[in-house]
Amino acid sequence: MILMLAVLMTVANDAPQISNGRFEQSVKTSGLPSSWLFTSLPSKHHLVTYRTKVVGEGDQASNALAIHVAGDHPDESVAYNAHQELKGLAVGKTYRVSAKMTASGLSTAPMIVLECLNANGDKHLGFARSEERRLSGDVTAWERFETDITVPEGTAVVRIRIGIPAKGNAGGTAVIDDVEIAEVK
Ligand SMILES: [Ca+2]
Repeated sequence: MILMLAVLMTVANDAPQISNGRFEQSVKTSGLPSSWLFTSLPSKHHLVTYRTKVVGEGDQASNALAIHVAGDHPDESVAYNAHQELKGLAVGKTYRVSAKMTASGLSTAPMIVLECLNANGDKHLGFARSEERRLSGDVTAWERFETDITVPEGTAVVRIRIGIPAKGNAGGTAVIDDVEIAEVK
């Protein structure tokens, strides 16, 4: 029995995990999805809005993450994203991270960025991002996007960032759900 438990725990520890990747849990005080952190410019928080958005109806109803860039956003290069540290990834293994999205009023689609950092957190050892995609119109039905990364030697932290650039996206909204990770064998 003890042996079985040990084996099960090993399996659980090895599985790559995204915490609250489906955005179903929210922080009571803010209403924002829990387990994620959100970027904004210091003292210019009004230029971006993150919120939990209910998508679908009835049995299909689900919480998703909405990112809205203010309509009066200056035409600057700022990346707005939700981020967290991923758990259970192993050096030398390759992982695919994907999510689904809809977009309204955006000229570029949401992107996933993966960063591999050393133990001090001051050196990027690896980097991957999903394809930069120009949008000619709104995306009203869910579309999946993804990127792969092989975790390099020396990596202590793998961080996921998911979001949109401000440039060209003023007034637009991205809705993101079902962030998933799986090992690519
Ligand atoms: Ca969801």
